[in-house]
Amino acid sequence: MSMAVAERENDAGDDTGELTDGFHLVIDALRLNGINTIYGVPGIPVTDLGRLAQARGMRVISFRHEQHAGYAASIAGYLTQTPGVCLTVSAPGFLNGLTALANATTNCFPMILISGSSEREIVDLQKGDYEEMDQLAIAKPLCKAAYRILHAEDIGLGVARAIRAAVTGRPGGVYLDLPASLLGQVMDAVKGEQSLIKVVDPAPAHLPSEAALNRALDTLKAAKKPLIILGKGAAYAQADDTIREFVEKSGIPYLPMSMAKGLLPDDHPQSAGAARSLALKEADTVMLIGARLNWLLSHGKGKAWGTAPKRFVQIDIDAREMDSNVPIDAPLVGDIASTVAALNARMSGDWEKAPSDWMDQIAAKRDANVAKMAPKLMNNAVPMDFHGALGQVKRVIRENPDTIFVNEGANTLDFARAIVDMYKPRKRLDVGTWGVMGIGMGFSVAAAVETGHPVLAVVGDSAFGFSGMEVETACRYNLPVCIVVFNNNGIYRGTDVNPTGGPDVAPTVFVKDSRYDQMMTAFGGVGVHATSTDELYRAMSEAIASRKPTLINAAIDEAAGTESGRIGNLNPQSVVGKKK
Ligand code: ADP
Ligand code: TPW
Ligand code: MG
Repeated sequence: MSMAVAERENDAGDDTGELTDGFHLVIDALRLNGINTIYGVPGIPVTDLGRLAQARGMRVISFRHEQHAGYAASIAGYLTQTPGVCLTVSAPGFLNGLTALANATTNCFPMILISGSSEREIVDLQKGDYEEMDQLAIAKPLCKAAYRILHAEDIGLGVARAIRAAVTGRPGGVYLDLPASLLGQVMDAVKGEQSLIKVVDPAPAHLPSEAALNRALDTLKAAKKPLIILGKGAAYAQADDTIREFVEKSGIPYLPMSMAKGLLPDDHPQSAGAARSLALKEADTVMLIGARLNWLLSHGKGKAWGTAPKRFVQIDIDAREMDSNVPIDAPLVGDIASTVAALNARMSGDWEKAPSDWMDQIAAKRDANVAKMAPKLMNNAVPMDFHGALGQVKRVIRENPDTIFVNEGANTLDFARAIVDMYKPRKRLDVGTWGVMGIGMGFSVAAAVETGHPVLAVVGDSAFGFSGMEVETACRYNLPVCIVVFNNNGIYRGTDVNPTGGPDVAPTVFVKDSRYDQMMTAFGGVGVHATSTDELYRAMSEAIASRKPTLINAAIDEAAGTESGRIGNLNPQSVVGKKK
């Protein structure tokens, strides 16, 4: 109990023993549920919440902008299956955090955005409070659930509901609104403690029916060219051994979506990663495990999927995901850990593996593609091109497979996803379902805080700019984060010109040859300007070994990239007034 609280109570002549208040109840409710870290930005009315949380032994990681604290919380949720918590001030702070909350919901990451707010009496009559805003109403359409707590005795309930909503079923973002006066509300400490709820079984196991399991296995049995697609839901499920057992027992080639890379090692004999086009086109049966048939999989139809008819099996915790783009022949609505274990149990020792000629066909294509790529990855051109630089990144991850690899940008993302092999689950974190720029530093800080492993963030120079100020955060907490900025002088390329010949540069171009490494030395970290593949390799290796916050400015040929990386086809084109 704080002195201020005790005095206030004494003034009121109340002497019924120990007291607690809203601040302490929020902190105790989080801790009771195993949440020991808060990511946020302090200010009215939550400054003391952060201070008291730290005093009670929680880790409180302050950022320079709420969006990055929010991204940090969301990826902490993804890595741990426990909702990450982001704490913000009212209105502008809340809005800054909201992008991350919406992104968490879109990506199925469990997170709770806790924001201070103004009193209902003022907001609802629009009397014009300091940072006044109807935050609950604004958050609602952007998250799974939104709650407001008005009474201290409801804090335990509110926190419990928020935790359950974030992790149960399809995980996502939850908003928790804490008006300023709630935090100061005082109540009897014993009653307060009794009001807290430890959530029992927050994400209950969910098994599909016997009929659904048999239907799925029959569908797979009938396939001549089956393919498994593993998505980030499969990585989130932390059923790594169970999934591996299923893939190996079935003998089916698999394709990892970006963040599922490493769930099985990318050099696994059944990996179809380097034969993606062939696998999608030729497969006759596709089994999705924790992956949606959204734009990242061309909605399950069209050119990428070839002309042969396909049957689909899909495991997802959300029943409404079925038939979202194409008919699903064998839906398995359940959690991945239980569902895949149930499939394994039904595949007896004499289970017939997928036809070997299909796996051989994929392996041949994969090995040919890998061989074709190999010399490009060893090129030492100066300035570096994407292949030469990423050849070194690939080498560093192979030599340090526990490193968490954070990746954003356009070319920097698309080339790295294809080139850099991952060997362990949940080691690749990237722009996810929206392809959002700006996750880099938030994800890097949280990955280091949550796992203790070194982080290697390979980010485009534009991507980096969205969260660049957080290098100070990495330095302040002395985190083992190595940022490699792929500096090609701009968005996609640095070569665009202003067609009018006017003084403004083209909208995609930045200051040429910027020295991003100096941003790191400004805060006491290690800055390196790398112009060759050799310098780049040495700097990354040293950073991982030393665990010192490091920023390597990697000078990349400004003409090497392409518009929007590999998704240039999504750009609408103006046909009017274009010069031939
Ligand atoms: P990717 O982008 O890697 O293809 P998506 O984010 O599109 O992956 O899909 C993840 C899917 O996984 C979502 O549809 C989500 O409902 C599902 N999911 C998340 N966790 C689980 C789980 N534990 N069990 C079953 N499905 C899950
Ligand atoms: C929040 C649009 C997609 S990719 C990109 C932008 C601005 C930057 C690409 O340049 P970068 O990479 O990072 O230098 P490279 O290697 O190709 O040069 N705002 C948000 N999200 C997205 N996706 C954009 C804008 C975009
Ligand atoms: Mg760039």
